[in-house]
Amino acid sequence: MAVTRRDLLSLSAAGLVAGTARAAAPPDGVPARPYLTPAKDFADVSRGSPVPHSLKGDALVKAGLTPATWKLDITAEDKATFRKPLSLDFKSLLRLGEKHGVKFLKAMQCNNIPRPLGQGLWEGVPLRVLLNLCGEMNNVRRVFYHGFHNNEPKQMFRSSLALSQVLDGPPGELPPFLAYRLNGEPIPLVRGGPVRMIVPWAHGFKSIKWLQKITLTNDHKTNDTYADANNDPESYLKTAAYFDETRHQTFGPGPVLIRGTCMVGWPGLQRVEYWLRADDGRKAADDDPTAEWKACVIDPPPADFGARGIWGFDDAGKPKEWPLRYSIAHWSLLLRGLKPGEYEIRVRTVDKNGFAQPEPRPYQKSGKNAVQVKKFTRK
Ligand SMILES: Nc1nc2c(c(=O)[nH]1)N[C@H]1C(S)=C(S)[C@@H](COP(=O)(O)O)O[C@H]1N2
Ligand SMILES: [Mo]
Repeated sequence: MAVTRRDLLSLSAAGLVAGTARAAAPPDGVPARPYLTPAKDFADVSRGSPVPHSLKGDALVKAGLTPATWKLDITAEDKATFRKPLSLDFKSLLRLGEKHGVKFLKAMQCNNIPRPLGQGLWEGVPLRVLLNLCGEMNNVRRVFYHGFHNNEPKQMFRSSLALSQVLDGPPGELPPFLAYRLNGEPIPLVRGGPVRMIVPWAHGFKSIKWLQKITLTNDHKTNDTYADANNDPESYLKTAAYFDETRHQTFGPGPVLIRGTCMVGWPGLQRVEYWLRADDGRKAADDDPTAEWKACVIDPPPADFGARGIWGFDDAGKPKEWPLRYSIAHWSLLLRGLKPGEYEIRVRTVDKNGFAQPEPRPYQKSGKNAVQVKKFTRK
């Protein structure tokens, strides 16, 4: 991969040298990393045997997982009541979308995997629009929702939200929604189509695929499938940086290019920084007070987003903040003048509250945000 002199200048002009993280185009000759992940290329986290997306033909029709056979039922249990039970088909959902539709960039990340699974442009209808159709409610404290399963407990996957998380929210924030489009296309079966829940601020386990059933309940407990296994079932997406290539690499002469992705979680992203040290065989601590952290460069917004009514963008198609919360940002780092030898490098994010990764919540079962360490050889 050739990095030209012009590239070096553009990176230094963009703040690498000055030590501030500003947007800069990736260097020439370095392929730009796609901002959206094609639906089929997301890393897949799905329970069940067989997994719902392996069903075909009649089995798919019987499962109600084609647009023509899909149906959503909203019912109540326990002491919860509401006036009008709702059964909605796919066409009616799309019709609601014409009036109430939202568009949202979200990176899917599993609570237990230290990198985003993929990033999509999701379109759908806020769940609160559907609940408004249900009439007066009483004794409803939580909303549970389920994906398709073969009546096999092993395959069951459910999640839940407090009723207020569905109905309320600060202005300008997006509520949980039922998505029916991904990257401008119908959501394919493999990504949880025809309809999938999207919870903007949450890890993947709240974004139930193959959604078919919503239950309003008086139960106040967060009995999500992911409440098992010591996970924090109310975790918010964390801001954290990840290397594109975590394994050891050997670089020849010339500038060393290191790239990665960061997840911009609820606390937003202020900057991405790295700490490079000679690998002398001694172990270093991630929070070594003598470490010298320096800025990486964050890629600019994709040029072709336009004014498409996407959350976080103004009418002229400009993002209101960059990088955007709940999506990914790509970062790059060009290291020049390295002497031949063994090196060790760490990256971390600093969020908009000023917390450096993994603070303030280093509990790894609420999202994997440990500081990554990479080793490399410069020949
Ligand atoms: N119905 C159903 N929905 C599900 C799951 C599942 O197993 N079944 N897995 C969840 C988990 S744990 C994650 S991390 C995301 C992964 O989304 P993806 O497969 O689209 O990348 O889907 C969530 N939705
Ligand atoms: Mo997950």
